Amino acid sequence: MVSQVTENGGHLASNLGVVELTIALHRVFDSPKDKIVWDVGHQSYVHKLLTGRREQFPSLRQYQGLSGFPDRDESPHDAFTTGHGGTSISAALGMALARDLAHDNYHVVAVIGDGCLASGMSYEALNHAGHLGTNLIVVLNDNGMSISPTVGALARRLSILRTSYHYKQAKERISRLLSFLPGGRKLYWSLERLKGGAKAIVMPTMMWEEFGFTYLGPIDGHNIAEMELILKQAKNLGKPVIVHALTAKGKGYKPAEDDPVHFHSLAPKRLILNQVQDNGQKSKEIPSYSRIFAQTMRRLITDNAKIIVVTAAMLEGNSLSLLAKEFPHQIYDVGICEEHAVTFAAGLATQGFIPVVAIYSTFLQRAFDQILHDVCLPNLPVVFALDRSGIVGEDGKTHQGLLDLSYLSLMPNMAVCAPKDENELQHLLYTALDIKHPLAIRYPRGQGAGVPLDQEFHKLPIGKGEMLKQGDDIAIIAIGSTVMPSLEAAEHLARYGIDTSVVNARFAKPLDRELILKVASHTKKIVTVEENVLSGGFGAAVLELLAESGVSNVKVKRLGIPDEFVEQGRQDFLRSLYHLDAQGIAQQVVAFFPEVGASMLAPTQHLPKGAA
Ligand SMILES: Cc1ncc(C[n+]2csc(CCOP(=O)(O)OP(=O)(O)O)c2C)c(N)n1
Repeated sequence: MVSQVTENGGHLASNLGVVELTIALHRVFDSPKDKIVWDVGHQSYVHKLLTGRREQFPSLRQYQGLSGFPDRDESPHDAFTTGHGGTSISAALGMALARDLAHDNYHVVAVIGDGCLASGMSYEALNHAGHLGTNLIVVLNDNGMSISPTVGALARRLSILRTSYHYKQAKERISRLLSFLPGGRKLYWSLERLKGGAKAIVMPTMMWEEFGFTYLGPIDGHNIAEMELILKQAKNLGKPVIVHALTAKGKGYKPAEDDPVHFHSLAPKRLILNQVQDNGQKSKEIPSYSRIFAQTMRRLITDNAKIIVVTAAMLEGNSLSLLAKEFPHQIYDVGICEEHAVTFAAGLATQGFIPVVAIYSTFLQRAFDQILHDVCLPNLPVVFALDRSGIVGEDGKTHQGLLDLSYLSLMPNMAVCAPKDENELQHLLYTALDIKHPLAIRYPRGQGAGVPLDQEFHKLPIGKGEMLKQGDDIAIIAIGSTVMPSLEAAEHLARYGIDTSVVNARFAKPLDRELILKVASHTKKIVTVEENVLSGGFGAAVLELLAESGVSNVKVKRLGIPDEFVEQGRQDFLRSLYHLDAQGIAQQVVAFFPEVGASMLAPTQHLPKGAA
């Protein structure tokens, strides 16, 4: 696992932490008859290795290889397809009820980390499970960490329990040790009096009992024999039971034990090596969009105490960790609770604060109704910063950020934009702070375009795009991450005598009607490009605009993601697969408008080598 994950990237520390726990689970339960439901599923690598996928393990997270998450299409041992947190107890309860209704007799086990236990759905499921009272086992894999230390009152309670458990263990060890020494018993009792405070710690098991669960534990999750015993006990209870296992993230691999936050999720080695030149020197690093987001927020927050940044357990991913230490009253990590994060921000906005909700595109899907009902309906000025929009790469279909232009644009009062590069990102963030309605800014995973950053921020007009290059034959209207490749595509096309306009639309909503209609009437041939599903996306909005404006003599080709889930794979590879890189865009222009370049380049195979 260590050699493979450090090569391909993926979740290392979480998997190292559950090696023994997974072995014990598979010894006690008979998968796939018994169902093991992993929460998020980022910790299911050991489970994959133990259920017939060892030979395929080197293909982990590669295109058409093993998924980094459980997938029902991959193996009957993967009881539930996941990637987002907080689903395991609900799904497991559904399976348990299905079993009861079918008078079947298998076991269902949900395995959930303390981070995901804090998500709202987990409580909804616990509440229902206690009500149904059926045979359901929840294994709480408590390592005190989400990606960073788990936040919240529950986490505090669990940490008391951990401390008391470790205290009890240490006390027993000391007692055993001292009993061998002359005068040892006396020494032990004086130590005991000294620690009187710590001794009084109460086991907070009541909460589970209130929910109708039997609580078993805490137990050392790295002790296979003990884990097996307690799981067998849980198996025989025939009612909702929680097994509280204490584990350490990164267990057994010193670098990960020492820095579990870094080793939570590793980038593929190739991306790390890319940053090093042939001479071994570190190449001049182009900052990521996440870094520019954090850097910009730092400047904005410093000048304005009303700005509050809210993130849902993704301080690291959003590059906000350092900032959170510097501005503890302006940066809030609410845990894996996207729904709460959004409505919490709405509350702040009602009181004149300027909330910036920084949540990955894929996870913000969770909060659809909160954005609609709690932010857009009352028209509150909440800013949404959507990192990892578009194709995310190896994390695969559960994590692609390919729906946000659609699901945000359909909400009344919401404005939706995407910067063409990191410089525009900082200006859009600056612009957003003065807007009196909800506004979403989506930006991609990974490095920016490498453009210089303006020192002074300036405001960009809402609903306005820009003409980057004027041409007579055809117009490419692109948004966000596809603008730069579109410019490059125009250069390819120019070599074949095709004169292309390139428009940076910048806003998916409101659209720059004036600019789009002007461009359409000039070339009569338009290609729209977006890293989003075509359905309800940017190109669809352009088509609607043309139709509503009575423009019928313009031919439009939309490039984007068809109606399907996009698999895992390298980000650049997937972009080329969906014709969203420069070569692909140029190729599609020629394929769709053969008349444009007919004299120079009829069939697509005449494109430069590597264009396909
Ligand atoms: C809804 C949602 N939000 C955020 C994430 C990103 N994420 C993946 S794993 C993780 C931490 C999970 O912590 P925990 O459940 O304690 O498991 P551990 O990694 O500590 O074993 C987070 C925040 C996610 N997968 N789903």
